[in-house]
Amino acid sequence: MNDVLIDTAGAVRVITLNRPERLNALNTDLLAALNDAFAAVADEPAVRAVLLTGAGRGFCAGADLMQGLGSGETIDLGAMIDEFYNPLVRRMRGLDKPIICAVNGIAAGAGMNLALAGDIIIAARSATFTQAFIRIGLMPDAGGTYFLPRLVGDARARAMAMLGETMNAEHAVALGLVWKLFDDEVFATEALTIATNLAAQPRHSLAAMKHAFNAAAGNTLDAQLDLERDLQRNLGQTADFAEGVQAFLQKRPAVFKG
Ligand code: T3D
Repeated sequence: MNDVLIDTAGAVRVITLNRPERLNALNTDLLAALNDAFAAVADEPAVRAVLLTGAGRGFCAGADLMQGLGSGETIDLGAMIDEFYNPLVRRMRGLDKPIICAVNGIAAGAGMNLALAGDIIIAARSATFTQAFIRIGLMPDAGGTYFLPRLVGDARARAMAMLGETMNAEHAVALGLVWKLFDDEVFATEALTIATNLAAQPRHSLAAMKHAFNAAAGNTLDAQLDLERDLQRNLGQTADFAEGVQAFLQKRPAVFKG
């Protein structure tokens, strides 16, 4: 059985974590396949948006605690992070296409932080989130200490990491981690609808937004204003901008080709 399922629905690449019997816990095979999946998508112009979700009742239960980690011997987690987690987070953030993470169930530890590495998180009403690292004597990785304070503020990020509590999906929305919730029965359909809508948006706009939002975390206001100017200058030269304005003037829906 493939640890990661790859499907294409129109211009949407659907990537599904597929170890449902382990709540899609991240073993090395799955992590390698996930890295490959995101690397491949970068080179496929026909793919305009990515939908990442989980098979079964979980989104992702974090690192696979049965693979090596439970042997009782000390192991070099830094090497795992260098080989799999950090390249994956960099690939997701660096991808010039939007990634929507559809959290269909528990998102724990690195599984939660994987979702944070995407651009938009939606969740099924029954989904839960936990920075479970503390429970096994670790600390958040896969970008958790970077993303969380920026998303929810330093105080909440520290509490989430240090207490490792499980929060429900409503709480995650209230904290600003999740964009929208959907009832479980319609979740998969709604997720694909949003991804399809994203795939129809002007590709260069989305790529420029990702670039700008990524850069904002480390930029001064001055640097960010200059970056926005440069990116907008480029967007002003695109056919999609011309189409968007023409469509507005002609009172018709725009058709973006990118
Ligand atoms: O590699 C590195 O560099 C280290 C990095 C670590 C980053 C991390 O992600 S640390 C956090 C690791 N994750 C966890 O600590 C979560 C462990 N899992 C749980 O606490 C619970 O399973 C859940 C709260 C997620 C869900 O509970 P529940 O009751 O809904 O389900 P369950 O019965 O516990 O799990 C179902 C099955 O999935 C079960 O298998 P079984 O007994 O039916 O054969 C369980 O063992 C398995 N499973 C769940 N999580 C993991 C897992 N198997 C391997 N690894 C897991 N993380």
